[in-house]
Amino acid sequence: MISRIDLRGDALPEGAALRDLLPRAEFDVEAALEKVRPICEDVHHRGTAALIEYAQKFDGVRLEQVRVPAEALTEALAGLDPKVRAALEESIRRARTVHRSQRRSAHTTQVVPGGTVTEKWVPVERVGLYAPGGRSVYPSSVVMNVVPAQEAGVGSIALASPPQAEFGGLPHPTILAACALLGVDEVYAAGGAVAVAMFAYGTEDCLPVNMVTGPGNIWVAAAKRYFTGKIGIDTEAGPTEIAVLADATADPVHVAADLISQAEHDPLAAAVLVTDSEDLAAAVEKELEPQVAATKHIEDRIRPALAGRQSAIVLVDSLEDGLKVVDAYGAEHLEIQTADAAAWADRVRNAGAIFVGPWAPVSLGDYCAGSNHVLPTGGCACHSSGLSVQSFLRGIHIVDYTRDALAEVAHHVVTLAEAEDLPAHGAALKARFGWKVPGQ
Ligand code: HSO
Ligand code: ZN
Repeated sequence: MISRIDLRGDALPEGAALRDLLPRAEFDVEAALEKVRPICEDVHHRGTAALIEYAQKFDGVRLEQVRVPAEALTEALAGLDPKVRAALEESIRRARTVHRSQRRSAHTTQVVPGGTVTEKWVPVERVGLYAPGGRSVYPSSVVMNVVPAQEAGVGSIALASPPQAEFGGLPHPTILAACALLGVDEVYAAGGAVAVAMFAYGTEDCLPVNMVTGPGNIWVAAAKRYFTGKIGIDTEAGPTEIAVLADATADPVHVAADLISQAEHDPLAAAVLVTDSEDLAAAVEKELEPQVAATKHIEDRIRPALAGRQSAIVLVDSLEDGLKVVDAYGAEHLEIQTADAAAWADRVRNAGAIFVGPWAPVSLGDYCAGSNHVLPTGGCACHSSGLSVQSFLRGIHIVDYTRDALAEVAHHVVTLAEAEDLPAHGAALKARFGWKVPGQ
């Protein structure tokens, strides 16, 4: 059900050459961009009327209004299963604890006597969060987007999720209930690229936002790419990935269960086991079959995900080589199931989030670890982080110099300005010192 890639024997190639040997899903955002562009521009020009039309076309729903009425949120919360409510509340509590501790305060550096640079942190004013619908109705993703934005101090938070025919054109009730639990009352029934365009351009109902975050399908990723540079976005979310670095001490039952857990998201989801143990590889292969057979989304997601070219068991000569492989891959989620797991985790350079040892499965992080589950996919972990309080803050430098402090460095500024053939830059200093800067 899952293929093998055997990297044993020869020395491992380095960097990009190693990455090319590793499996990864095709996720052609550029191709989707062509289709998304006219939709975004239509929303730009026709606003709510376009949103209503697209709800009919894509979601099969006749929308009366795009903004979800306050009563619908209250009703959804009242109808929420108390067990689900308690679990969501625990998830929110833990996420708040972690994200609150990420807050930064302003920091002042004295560069010279009389010359300081302070970095202050200012939240983005207004954000639009996207929560998918359809196959992925994840109230947990509402938590993972809203909590860091709130803890960062974002003043205005709106959320969009696709209208659902079976719920009278409203987003899924558990999404609405999660919004109510989190105190988010500005919610829109809008899906995919249409929702991102609504947020980016604004409509009669929805003020434009400064930033859009949240997971979504390829259309959401394409719309985010379309608006890059115009508004802020988090990383484009591709299909979920789990990599497990494991040795002979790992429990194959756990490893198989964890690989399947993320394969459950999507036929394009990636599950990659990297191990130096032939025995473990064989035991996991054996475990997968009965565990897959015993679960739910077998044919539509798990089998194609595990059998797809994006998933594999990668055999290496040593855990040192295994570390090189997981670093080259840069998984969204990386589990370390080895002896001395914490020490190996400490050495990993590229991963969205790392799960250490036998008692920290990715599913814990998806819901209740306190960590964030909106993480970089597709190798973006090599340059980007998951969602955090920091994602919603801007660091602004405040430069404050006295006359003496400026006088001390003025000649260097003038020299550099002249070296760059920008004499007016230098003149800004000369004007302050009677057109002859000290030291020049
Ligand atoms: N593993 C997904 C998040 C999720 N899992 C939501 C369950 N619900 C991407 O990190
Ligand atoms: Zn998950």
